[in-house]
Amino acid sequence: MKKFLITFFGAVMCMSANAAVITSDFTELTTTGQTYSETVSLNDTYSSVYVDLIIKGDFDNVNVEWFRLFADGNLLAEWNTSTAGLTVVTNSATRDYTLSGTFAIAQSLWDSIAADGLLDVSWAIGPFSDPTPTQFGSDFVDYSFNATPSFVQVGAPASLLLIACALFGITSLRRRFK
Ligand SMILES: [Ca+2]
Ligand SMILES: [Ca+2]
Repeated sequence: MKKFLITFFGAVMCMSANAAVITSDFTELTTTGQTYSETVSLNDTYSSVYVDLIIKGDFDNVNVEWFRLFADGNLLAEWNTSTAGLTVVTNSATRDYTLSGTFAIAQSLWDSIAADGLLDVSWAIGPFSDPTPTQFGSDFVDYSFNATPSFVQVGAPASLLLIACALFGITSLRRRFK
């Protein structure tokens, strides 16, 4: 029984090393000024929520070529090629870029968004963000809202947990075949 309990809790801990995906979407850009929205039911409480975002398209003119992401109408990110902290790849100067990055949502903001059990995600691109799929490949917006399980220690790298899980697995197997 004791051995079973150790195995059970070890397995639960290893499963929780993976962050939970709250919602994700991939949408191709086909027109200037394109918009998108979805409403997600939140079936769980989340903490340490963060967004992974990749966008590809015409985002180099700050005034008219941009990308904006909202949650419940709150502006989470406004990106163009001048935004600090992003990885920017130039596919074709002045026309086509791939921008990617990750950012956190403050817990207080998340709590206010999640209070009604619904997450409204929306985005928009600028009026002159021209999709140019035939010249430089399809343009798109690809996002995911993720959360770290609340009982994983803050600052503990996921890799350490994975190593612990691997050691746990090896130990369990050795015990089994002794
Ligand atoms: Ca441009
Ligand atoms: Ca809400």
